[in-house]
Amino acid sequence: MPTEIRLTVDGEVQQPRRFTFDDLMALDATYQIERVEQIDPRRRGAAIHLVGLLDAVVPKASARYLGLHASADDFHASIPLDAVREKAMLIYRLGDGPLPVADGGPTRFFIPEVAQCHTREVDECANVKFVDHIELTADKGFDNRPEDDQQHEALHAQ
Ligand SMILES: Nc1nc2c(c(=O)[nH]1)N[C@H]1C(S)=C(S)[C@@H](COP(=O)(O)O)O[C@H]1N2
Ligand SMILES: [Mo]
Repeated sequence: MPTEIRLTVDGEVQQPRRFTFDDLMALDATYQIERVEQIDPRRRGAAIHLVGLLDAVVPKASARYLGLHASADDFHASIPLDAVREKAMLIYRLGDGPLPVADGGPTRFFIPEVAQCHTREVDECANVKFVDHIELTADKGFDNRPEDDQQHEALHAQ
């Protein structure tokens, strides 16, 4: 598992970008969430609002889906952008360093108060760990989240 942050945000955007830990830290303070614990006590660390990333890359009007890719374990989700735009975040820091791998770091997508696994298009399974590529697309993209209880149990047993 990678421990350093190299996050690419591209696709239907005007300014594709690659972010390091320092780049995320340098994004405007209005986008920074210091304590994710206050939003969900089961999570920890500091996060950047999804809007902070979007404002940096400037989505095109055609961008309707958000692809969340974790190349480390080949896990992918594609969810409607409008459903998460205002509330989702990327947890990326704990103390002075990147989020530990044990927490899904170095960068972990997080949607607060999300639907239970495979009950909705936007569900807990879309809280992609080790995310290294965020891709905006016009149509729904590749998605290999578990589709039923059996697949879900198999994934969690790994
Ligand atoms: N990269 C990656 N992210 C992932 C998964 C995975 O297998 N790989 N599992 C998903 C599923 S199915 C769930 S329910 C949540 C579980 O997150 P937690 O272990 O932090 O509770 O992570 C999601 N993110
Ligand atoms: Mo899940």
